Amino acid sequence: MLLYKDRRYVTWTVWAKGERYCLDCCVGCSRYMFPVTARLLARPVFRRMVSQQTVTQVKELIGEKPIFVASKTYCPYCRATLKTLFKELEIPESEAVVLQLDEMPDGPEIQEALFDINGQKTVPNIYIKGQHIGGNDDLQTLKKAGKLEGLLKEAIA
Ligand SMILES: N[C@@H](CCC(=O)N[C@@H](CS)C(=O)NCC(=O)O)C(=O)O
Repeated sequence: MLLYKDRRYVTWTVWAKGERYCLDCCVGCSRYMFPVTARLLARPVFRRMVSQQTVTQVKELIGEKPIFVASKTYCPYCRATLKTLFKELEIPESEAVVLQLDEMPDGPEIQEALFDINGQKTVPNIYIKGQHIGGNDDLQTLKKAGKLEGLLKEAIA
């Protein structure tokens, strides 16, 4: 087992049994927000790190179509997002890559890759034309501000 301190995120990386793990804290998001405080307060857990290959594949999926949504079938926020996009705003489903992570064998790894890419741990994890939007709250905020339709129109033009 080899331990070293990751200079970028003030976190610990561990190699064990040929796998790379990140000694993260149980609040998860601390990498970007409060690395030191969270580490003092939180119970450390091992988080499996994703391969660069998976990160690259996920980036390709994000860019494949105008809209990308990483979702889970049981998630009410995901359902709200998909309803807004495909029912209310009548975006053709063919314009989007929607991944139902809970139905995919590599879903957890894709979710970790998304966390590596944009720091978001939850689903839905939404992109429009390669731009990270965030979750359902962010999408609905854009909609309420009257900015979503324009963004989508531009994306699928
Ligand atoms: N405020 C977020 C809430 C999203 C959320 O809490 N999603 C849950 C699923 S319903 C989640 O991702 N939980 C962690 C997980 O499934 O890994 C949003 O509007 O998108």
